[in-house]
Amino acid sequence: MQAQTKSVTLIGAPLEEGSGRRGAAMGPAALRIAGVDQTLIDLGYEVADAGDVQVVPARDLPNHPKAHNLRTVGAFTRALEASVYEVAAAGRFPLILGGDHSLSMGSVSGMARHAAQQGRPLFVLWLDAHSDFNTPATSPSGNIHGMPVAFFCGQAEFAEILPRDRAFVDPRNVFQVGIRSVDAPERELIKQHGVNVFDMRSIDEQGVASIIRDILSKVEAANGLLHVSLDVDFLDPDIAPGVGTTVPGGATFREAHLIMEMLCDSGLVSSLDLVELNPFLDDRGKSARVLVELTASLFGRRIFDRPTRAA
Ligand code: HAR
Ligand code: MN
Ligand code: MN
Ligand code: MN
Repeated sequence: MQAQTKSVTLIGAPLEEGSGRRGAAMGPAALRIAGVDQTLIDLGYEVADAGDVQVVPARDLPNHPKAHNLRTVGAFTRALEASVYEVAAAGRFPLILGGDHSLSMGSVSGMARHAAQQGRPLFVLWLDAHSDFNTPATSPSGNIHGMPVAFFCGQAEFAEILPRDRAFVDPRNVFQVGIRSVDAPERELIKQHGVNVFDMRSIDEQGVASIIRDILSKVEAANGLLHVSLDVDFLDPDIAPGVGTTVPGGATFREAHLIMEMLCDSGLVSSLDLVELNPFLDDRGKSARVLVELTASLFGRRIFDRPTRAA
């Protein structure tokens, strides 16, 4: 991220209670073992590791029948909202090591507060097989990792997790790429709220370069901040099997790298989630390593410099 800060803070979020199975809580440890910190240091960044967020379940929240483990997910949401906001407000780049995707309720909300304070809009690039726009009313599973986008867009208030007058993300500033698993009522919500969806068919027809170029030009035109949320299942299960919700037909290694390189060149990325890595399901660290490789590309690793594009 050349135009952005050279100081990165790693925030571990050992959260698995938002998913339907165990294992994602080991994600931060696996990403550290795969060398995420040293990779960034080698690229010239100053890296601080804030360690893992630790919480106790929030007892003021209800046990919600259609939002499993709400007290734990809610406690992580509060802690991450605060720490991501503080890191960004201090001029540093928050890199969240997940943890299941419900952690984005906190990370994106923290970035939304930071962006609002800067008087700039927050855009979200959601790289995922899933839209994660369910609400407790529409979710087929009750697993909160299928709901974070609806939450940070203000469309899924489970209970008073964060103040209702907090900064929300405009759903029209959410760009989802790689989508190939959407529930029927979720699809209606996405259409109703104007979320921008580029499903696998769009990738096949247009290619990732044209999709990402268009998204970046919108962020730039609006002087926005861009939060990137990378779910392991965005990738094809052949290259990244370490995730609880694999869906066939995902992005290739090359497509994912190109996206990261283009994001890097833009200088627009403000923050990143690496989510849904389940080391218990992984194949000898393969998926953790792919995530670290992609992170390296996002932060500037390249084979050769490219001629800069004319403005
Ligand atoms: N849509 C399904 C549900 O809500 C599955 C959601 C799975 N989500 C993730 N993250 N794994 O993208 O239960
Ligand atoms: Mn249940
Ligand atoms: Mn997801
Ligand atoms: Mn997913």
